[in-house]
Amino acid sequence: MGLQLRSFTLQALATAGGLSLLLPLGGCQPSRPSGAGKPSLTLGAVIALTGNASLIGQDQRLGLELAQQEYGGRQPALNLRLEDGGSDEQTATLALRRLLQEPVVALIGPSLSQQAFAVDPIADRAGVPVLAPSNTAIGIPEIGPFVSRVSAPVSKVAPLSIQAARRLNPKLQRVAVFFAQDDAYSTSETKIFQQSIRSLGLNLVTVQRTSTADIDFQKPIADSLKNKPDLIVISALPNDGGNLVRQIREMGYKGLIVVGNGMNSPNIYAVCQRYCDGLLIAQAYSPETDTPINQRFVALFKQATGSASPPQFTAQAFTAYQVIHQALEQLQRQQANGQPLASMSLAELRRQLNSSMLTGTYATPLGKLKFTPQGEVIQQEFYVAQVAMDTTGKTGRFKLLSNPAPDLR
Ligand code: 1QQ
Repeated sequence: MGLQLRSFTLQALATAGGLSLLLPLGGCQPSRPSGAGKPSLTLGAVIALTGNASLIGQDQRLGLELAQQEYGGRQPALNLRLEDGGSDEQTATLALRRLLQEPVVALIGPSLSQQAFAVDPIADRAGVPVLAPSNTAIGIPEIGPFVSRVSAPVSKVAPLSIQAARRLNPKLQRVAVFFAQDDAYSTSETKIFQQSIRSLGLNLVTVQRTSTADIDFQKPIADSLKNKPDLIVISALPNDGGNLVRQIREMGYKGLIVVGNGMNSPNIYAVCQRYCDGLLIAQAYSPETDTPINQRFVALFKQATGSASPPQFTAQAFTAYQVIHQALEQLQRQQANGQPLASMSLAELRRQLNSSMLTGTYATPLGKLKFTPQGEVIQQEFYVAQVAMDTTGKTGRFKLLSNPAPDLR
């Protein structure tokens, strides 16, 4: 069963949770002629539209919609079939299994590394390329030959925010760490955070374990504040992380707070509200990147939302679709006599698409990307932002800090 969506409004998300969403969408107005008469290929996506990570999934869904608008009508024509992967492994597995019953050439998703470690081996065994738009835990590309990512790993991104915190407060010494122990990204990122803290000679005074299902953090906060930290570093998902930040401030902590990739969305404003102000966060995307592809992406985003500052997860989802489309274009160019890709067996098309993806170089909104043979992304530019909330405490922005370069090794 499919639901045709005809608008870009995010409100549609609220009513669509749990359903299979059959795209194309955006009023089916591709920016290029749609190659009438030629069969289109199907691209699957498993994105968190419900549960804790849906605050991130909303950003991702918009990125996919914008990419469908930009690339879907170009040859080879591509239809997007989006399934709600929820925020847990079971829902993601069901979504994946539904998509594997379709002739999908590749899959984008799932939103969380925690889900990827459960579902990617299934796709890998089926020989379906999976391109992760947001899995940052160590070990994702190593799941198998068909698994790759456009989301830079925690090891490349997370240390930058600790370095930025020390630049903002060169006197800081005592660091308290919190992480969600039931989430693969959080446990992976906290290891990198803790290494960076130690390698900068800072004193790691306490490590508090939380859960993505927690809403009340008074006990671990009280325990950590006894150690008089002057920096708090958090690896968690948007809801638990946002509530944790709010309660840390409510309990009187005034120092710097670094948060990780799980809170890399303006959708956290609704959770931590005015207490989001000042959060430091490293990012793999800057809306200010001055390239034709990023200007095009920002223009599409602005048309859809009115804002000229797409979030990182929107840019990464757009990039994942773009990479797959451009790899298909490359394959199409290589076909003898211009045979359509749809005439290839699905297994062969998937195999050739995977190797085309991994050997290409792509000019994307994230900058120039390529991949290692294993499927790890190679990306050059990273940034650190600081959240600046407005006086209402309801909305704000991720303000890029200048000079995010790691000059404090
Ligand atoms: C992961 C992440 C998440 C926070 C992104 C949605 O980085 O699960 O790997």
